[in-house]
Amino acid sequence: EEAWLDGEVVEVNGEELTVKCTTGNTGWNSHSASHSPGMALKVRDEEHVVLQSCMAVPGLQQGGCMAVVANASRVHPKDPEAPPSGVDDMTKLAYLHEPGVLNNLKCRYDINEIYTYTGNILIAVNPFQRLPHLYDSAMKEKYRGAALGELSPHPFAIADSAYRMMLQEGISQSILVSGESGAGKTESTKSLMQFLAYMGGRANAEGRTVEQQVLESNPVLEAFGNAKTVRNNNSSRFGKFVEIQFDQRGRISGAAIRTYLLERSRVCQVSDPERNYHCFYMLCAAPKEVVERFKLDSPRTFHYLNQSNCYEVDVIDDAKEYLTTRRAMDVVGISSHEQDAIFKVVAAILHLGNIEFAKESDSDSSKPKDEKSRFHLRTAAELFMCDKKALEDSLCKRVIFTRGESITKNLDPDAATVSRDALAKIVYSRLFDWLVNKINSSIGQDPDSKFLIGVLDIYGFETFKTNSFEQFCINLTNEKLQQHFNQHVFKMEQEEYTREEIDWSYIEFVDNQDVLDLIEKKPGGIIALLDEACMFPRSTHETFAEKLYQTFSNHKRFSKPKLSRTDFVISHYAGEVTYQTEFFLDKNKDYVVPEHQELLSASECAFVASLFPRSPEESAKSSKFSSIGTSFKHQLQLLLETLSATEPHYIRCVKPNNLLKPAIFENSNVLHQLRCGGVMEAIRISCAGFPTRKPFHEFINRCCILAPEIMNSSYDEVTACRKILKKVQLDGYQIGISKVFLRAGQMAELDALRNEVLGQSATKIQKQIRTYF
Ligand code: AOV
Ligand code: MG
Repeated sequence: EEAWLDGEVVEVNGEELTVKCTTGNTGWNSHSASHSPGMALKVRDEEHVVLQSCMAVPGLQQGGCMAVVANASRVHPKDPEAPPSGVDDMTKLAYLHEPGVLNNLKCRYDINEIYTYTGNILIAVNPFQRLPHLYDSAMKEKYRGAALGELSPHPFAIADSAYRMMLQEGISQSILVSGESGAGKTESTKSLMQFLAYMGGRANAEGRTVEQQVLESNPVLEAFGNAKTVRNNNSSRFGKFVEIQFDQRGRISGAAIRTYLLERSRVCQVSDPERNYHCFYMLCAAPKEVVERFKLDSPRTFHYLNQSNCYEVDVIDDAKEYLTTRRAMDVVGISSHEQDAIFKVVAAILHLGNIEFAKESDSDSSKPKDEKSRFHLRTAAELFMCDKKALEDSLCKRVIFTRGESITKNLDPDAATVSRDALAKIVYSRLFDWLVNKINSSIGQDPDSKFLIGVLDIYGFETFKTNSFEQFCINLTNEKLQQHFNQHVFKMEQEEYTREEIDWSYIEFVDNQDVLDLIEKKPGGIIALLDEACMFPRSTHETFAEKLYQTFSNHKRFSKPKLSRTDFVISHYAGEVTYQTEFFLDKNKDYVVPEHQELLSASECAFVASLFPRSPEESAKSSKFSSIGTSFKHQLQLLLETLSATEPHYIRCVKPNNLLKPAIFENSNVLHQLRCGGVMEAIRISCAGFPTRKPFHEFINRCCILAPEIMNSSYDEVTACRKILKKVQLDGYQIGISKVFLRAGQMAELDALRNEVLGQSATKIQKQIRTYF
């Protein structure tokens, strides 16, 4: 399915154009009609206008050609002069429109130019094949200190520009990487981190350096936080913000990693063709003595893994990954003793999942179903180093307190299974948090650090067939980041023009504050209503949905689907998403079953006990409700506060196809992502406006050699600028209150002129510059 087709106009009849278009994957490249076999109509010379038509023409045959009739307003002209290999910055496109932008990306993608700028935003199209030469040390050296735009677009260029801005201006920086699942965020983030480690590392440093630890934190977190999904073989199931701290001299002096919302449900629930977290399969593929020690077996024998038929991933060698992970753990400072304890817990979770329950014959209570279940119960208890009976009770019984008395209630087999899964999930999520904390304390924070570069790799916008609380939180994140992006790109730009009082007609863009209010306003937003529902014992997802319908019946971003009694729809900036409320209440509740807390805090394994520290509150047995939604909202708020104190840089990752294969560029799929990421709006604004702006004195310093006579006169700055611009005969520029504003490409023209002059009389010019300074 193509959103835009390539074609040529063969007949003009008022508003109606007959366009001969080529189709399928060859569509964009066949510029000339005569090259396409099977062309039905002959092109007459005077009508040979090359056009891109936006027809989604039904019935087109792959590789064939046909003529279609299109309305002139739906057809866009194509730049006949455009280089076949595209341009490296969208703002350089002569004709700027959607199909032009798409075509440019596609032309570049075809020759493995996967990166393209839009002003200073980097667009990265996933190559789905290794391109090692792009990231080797020669490349790093090449990009070191090179001005943005001087070399081909690259994440190294973004990292380098952030690094230099940080040192020169003393301002912290952030690089925000976004895009949908599988678009290449994590890979981009890793190249950014590699470049920063290269720039800020100490040459010849001995042993475990901070930069090495920062880099090796990636494989550790990926082992425990990534999994194969439908969309990505190595999908990060958590968000991550890595703050790299630098000292005065620009050397890495510390780092902090913040993670967001690990997907817990995956630990006990996977469906075909996905996998559980990588670490489970790695451990099953570990050396024999490890597998024996933990009484493991093939992944096919474990319930938490065999709900899906997928055990292997082409590109992942689990046995090798086990060793890689252990080595990375060494580097980040996790002792081998701790590593053993970690994997012991991972094994215990697998055994836990294999405990099935049956009704006790003479009562309503549950017990392990058979000998196999008893074996796994025993093994889980051994690995957790807790009492077997206590483990069984914590799964099968609940103690209820009423008026100072405690009553023991038996759980039926279904409830015991739920309890088992809850235990697995809480243990895993505590384990993940432990890893993050350990890495942080081992790398260490530099309290004297003056500035930092933050790199954000966080899940992109998601919309599936069924969307639950996880998608709700993920999409909230994206709304927040989109607002940040909007604010930066659009508002900053417009505010600058307004401040400088230059002539500027506002470009409309859709602000998303209203969606954010709908979700997070306190009181009254969806999260607040969800919390209320969670605290009120008689609430169900039906009453919650009802409350939403009542409250937001007139909200233009909210609607109720006609055929559902409990779903709701939010009009996100990237499109509508229908959410199913079924598990919202449950998933929003963050609490540990007191019996589980009690059990594991009493573990004889110090590591396990440390995952469940006793706190005064918990000993009071109050399973007080704490809201995941609200705490996530606060985490996001903190993140955005951190980001606002930095100078942002953006990388927008694009997934060219859903087959995860190289060389396939699905035009309408890409277009949707560019719209979702605000790339289209950003292009429009930066081209329509004045992408280059220079304070007067900077402009004069840079360009005075083009009009050397001004330096001998006593012109004020504005007049001096005007004289220079007049002399070189530029037009369309604007002079603001303190800056010169240039149209796209004008600075390059000026620079070219400068180079000419400089080439002619380098020494003379040098002198003049000095005089001016
Ligand atoms: P994501 O982080 O954006 O998805 P990844 O960064 O994991 O996506 O990329 C997905 C896969 O695409 C990788 O495993 C690589 O196989 C391939 N890939 C991406 N970028 C490159 C590149 N620059 N060079 C070569 N291969 C690449 V998710 O974490 O699912 O939202 O939750
Ligand atoms: Mg990722």
